[in-house]
Amino acid sequence: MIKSIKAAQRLDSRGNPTVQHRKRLTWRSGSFRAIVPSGASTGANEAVELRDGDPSKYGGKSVEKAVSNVENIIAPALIKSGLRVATDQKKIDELLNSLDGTKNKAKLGANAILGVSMACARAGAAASGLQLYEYLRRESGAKTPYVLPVPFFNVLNGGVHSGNKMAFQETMIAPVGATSITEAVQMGSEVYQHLKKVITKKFGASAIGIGDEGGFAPPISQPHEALDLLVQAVSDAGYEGKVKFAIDPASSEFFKDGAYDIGFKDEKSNPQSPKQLKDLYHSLLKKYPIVLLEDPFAEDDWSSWTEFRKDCPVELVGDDLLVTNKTYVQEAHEKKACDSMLLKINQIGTISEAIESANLAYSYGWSVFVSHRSGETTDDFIADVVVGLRTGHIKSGAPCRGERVAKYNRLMEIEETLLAKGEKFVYAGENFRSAYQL
Ligand code: 2PG
Ligand code: MG
Repeated sequence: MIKSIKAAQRLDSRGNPTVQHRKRLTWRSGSFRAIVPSGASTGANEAVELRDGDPSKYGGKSVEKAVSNVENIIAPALIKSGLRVATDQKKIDELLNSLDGTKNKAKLGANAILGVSMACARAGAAASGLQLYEYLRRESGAKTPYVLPVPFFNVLNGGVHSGNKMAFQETMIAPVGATSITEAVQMGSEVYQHLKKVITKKFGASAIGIGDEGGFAPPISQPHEALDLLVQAVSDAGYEGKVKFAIDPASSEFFKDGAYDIGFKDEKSNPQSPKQLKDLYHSLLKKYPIVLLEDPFAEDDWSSWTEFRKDCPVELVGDDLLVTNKTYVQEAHEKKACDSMLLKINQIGTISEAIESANLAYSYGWSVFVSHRSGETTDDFIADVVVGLRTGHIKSGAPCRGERVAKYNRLMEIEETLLAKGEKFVYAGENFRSAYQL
């Protein structure tokens, strides 16, 4: 049974306030912590992140109201409910939703609710004598053996995550040719270090500054410039054929009046029709070893998604389009808009609902891609989510900066634990899209 729940205002990786939760159980003195992340290129339909809006505090971004909602509304109700963390995750999350009473967690705030849900999962795992990934597997009903994911490292930052002129937000490297997560992390890190040298040589040492997700942000503006840098770095590292690429343009950020302004960070705008953008993607897919495209079109440009999916040869992931919400997952299935769901726990706000959305996506034969947020913390919860739910791939930024590497480090730790226990597992590798069926 839950004894106490405390919340506090802390900072995320961008230096903005976020909510930290601590939970105590009666049966042991240990407390269970969770800290929630925060996005910058947020989808319009995401669960609401409650901010105080008082310009005299953190530029309006303080989260005192959310903290108070945890301590004064959620904590007493949850303690009184007598619900048990070991067995009642779903009921706890239902109670959180009913306390809020809105469709998008606008009353209490998803930042108030999610941390409680996460901390309950951690407490539930401990109370059940399970690792968090084991507990999440039990909750989700996924089968074994465990699948260790391909890490998609965002090594070049653009869009609203950096100050360069690059419209596309994320250009990622994916070591699909590794044989384990530990080897994949090594490959990612080595390519990253080579990329640093390639950038220094081309643009000088002042160009190696990094963006919100730890990737470099050199003075480039076109996607082919980014991909050419990666081709060079992968070749210098000796991993040709083993490391593939992925792009998240986060195109909702530059969709205006029916056109995509790929010059939105430049002096001159450069609006492209959906058809022109589609042609651009196809030319990139032809030229480079790209295996995944996320949010190539905007969240309200459904027809372009459907059109593009007809002949899209790579995994097509919906982020802003789906916001980890089963209503939009179902709509996207009906409209044949994409074939993969990005899973961000704070987009939906509870662990049970995130699991439900993932299971719905799987039921359509889709894949699920777990993601961090651009404003992160060192909480490594999502590493256990990706293993527990067998999603086969995760993006947590570059192999650089504490809040990014926390997840990769936890994944290597899980791999070691499984090895030590002699428990069978596989590395998703080239099969990351069908990990759930492996
Ligand atoms: C995205 C994310 C994470 P943000 O668009 O996929 O990389 O960015 O958290 O800013 O929404
Ligand atoms: Mg995205």
